[in-house]
This record gives sequence, C-alpha cells and structure tokens, in this order.
Amino acid sequence: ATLEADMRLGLERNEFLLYYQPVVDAQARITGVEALVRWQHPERGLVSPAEFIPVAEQTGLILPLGQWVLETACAQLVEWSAQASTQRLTMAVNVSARQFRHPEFSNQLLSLLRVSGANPYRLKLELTESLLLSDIEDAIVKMGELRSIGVNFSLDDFGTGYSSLSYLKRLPLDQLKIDQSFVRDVLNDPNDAAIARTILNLAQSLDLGVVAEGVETKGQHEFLLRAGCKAFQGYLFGRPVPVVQLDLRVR
Ligand code: G
Ligand code: G
Ligand code: MN
Ligand code: NA
Repeated sequence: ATLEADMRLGLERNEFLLYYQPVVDAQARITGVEALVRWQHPERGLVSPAEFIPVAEQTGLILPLGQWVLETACAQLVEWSAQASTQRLTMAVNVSARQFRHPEFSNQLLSLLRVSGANPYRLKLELTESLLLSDIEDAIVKMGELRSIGVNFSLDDFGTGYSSLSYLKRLPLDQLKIDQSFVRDVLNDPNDAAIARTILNLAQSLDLGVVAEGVETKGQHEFLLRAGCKAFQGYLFGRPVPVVQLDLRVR
C-alpha cells in the first residue's frame, strides 16, 4: 500500500501518537514541552514525521492529522492543569503551511480551545518563515485573532530562512527558536557562534523570547547561557518521549 493509503487507515485506527520533548529554563527546570507526532504502524514500525509529514502536506491529510495533534495536545494540557506541579507547563505544537493557510484554521482552534477547556496561554504554535512569508497579511490576521485570547507564537528553525528584519518586526511573534544547525558547532565554528549571538541580541531588541534547539552538550549549554539564552531544548535535557516517560520532577 502507498504511504498515503496507510496514513488514511492509520488515522482511522488511531496509530498516531504524540511524543513530548522538554523545554527547560536557565536552571534546567522543565517549563514546557514540544509535541512531536509519531506513527506506530503495525508493519512499518515507528515512522518518523520527517517521512510522513511531507506526504500529509501533499495529500491534504495534514488537515485531519494536524487537527488530531491539536486536540491531543489540548487534552494533555487539560490533564496537566488539574495538578499544581504540572499546571504551568506550556505545550508547543508544530503547525504546517497547508494547515495554517486553511481559511478555517483560527476558527477551528478557537472552538477547540473553548470545547476542550485548555488554557490558551499555555499553547505555543510553531510556524516557519516560509509559511509566514507566503502570505504575511493573512498570517498577521490569524495570529492576531489567536493571540488576542492568549495563544503564543514561535518562529521555528530561525536563521535557516530568508525573512528580512522588516518582516520580522511586523509579525506578532512571541519567540524565536534558534535552529539546531547553529547550535551543533557553536563551540567550534566562529560563524555559528556569531549567528547564535546575533539571534539572541536581535530577539532582545525586538522583545522576543528565544529557545535554543538541539542542545546536546554541557559546553553548548554554557556558551548559550553566557550569550544570554534563557530557554533550551535538546537531548542534554531530554529526548522526545511518550508522556508516561516524561520526567516532570523539578530538579
Ligand atoms: O521529532 P522529529 O525529529 O522526528 O521531527 C521531524 C520533523 O517533523 C520536524 O521538522 C518537526 O517540526 C516535524 N513535526 C513533528 N511533529 C509535527 C506535527 O505535529 N506537525 C507538523 N506539521 N510537523 C511536525
Ligand atoms: O523542526 P523542528 O524544530 O520542529 O523539529 C525538531 C526536531 O529536532 C525533532 O525531530 C526532534 O526529534 C529533533 N531534536 C530535538 N532535540 C535534538 C537534539 O538535541 N539533537 C538532534 N540532533 N535533534 C534533536
Ligand atoms: Mn518545532
Ligand atoms: Na526547529
């Protein structure tokens, strides 16, 4: 069967699941997670989103899949809201271009937030530069509608796209995520170090938060801390895992 046919079946059979990767503060305490979808296929095994998200985008299956991701993430937020130790955790969700461009995207999400009872202030949507630049006016309207009830917006994979500073200034964003390609060699490559510092300075000037992605070593963490970064994600702090394996203890 094609990946597309299998995906349709997989959606019916509930074969998709969310993994969660911790996002930590300067003291390495967990402040939230990023939801990363996985597909547990009976024969293909655990399929990576790098494989099936592009197919989902091409076929339109990203619409039901993306809605399922948002529903599941909101349900998890509601569960966490019942306990003092977890009620402040934030949930970052990746949103793909076709999903965000759908005319009903904000209405559907507003209604999901109402029906689920999830706190919009805990939800962070991750968008990419190419998505935002393809129709910036539409993006600004949609982001405004959702931000007015508390939803946050992050610019994912920042530094890999082409956005000019004037575009960046116009977008109603809350934070930038430094792409892991700059973090990887931040200790050895002076260009990557300069880029990481520049992103941190830029974010400060524009009053945006920053999350450094792909932090794998103490050395990378210390460099970024010294450069003023206050939020981190990467294998050093935790891999993406099913919710039961998530370490929510305050360190
Ligand atoms: O977790 P991982 O490394 O395998 O993710 C691979 C890619 O899939 C990343 O670019 C990530 O942003 C994307 N991705 C993961 N989960 C989702 C999701 O729920 N929706 C969308 N649109 N992309 C996702
Ligand atoms: O595109 P996006 O940034 O949403 O995707 C994040 C991707 O990075 C996921 O596939 C996730 O599994 C992966 N990832 C998260 N932390 C690390 C890390 O420390 N090192 C590497 N190599 N990949 C990571
Ligand atoms: Mn992301
Ligand atoms: Na990213």
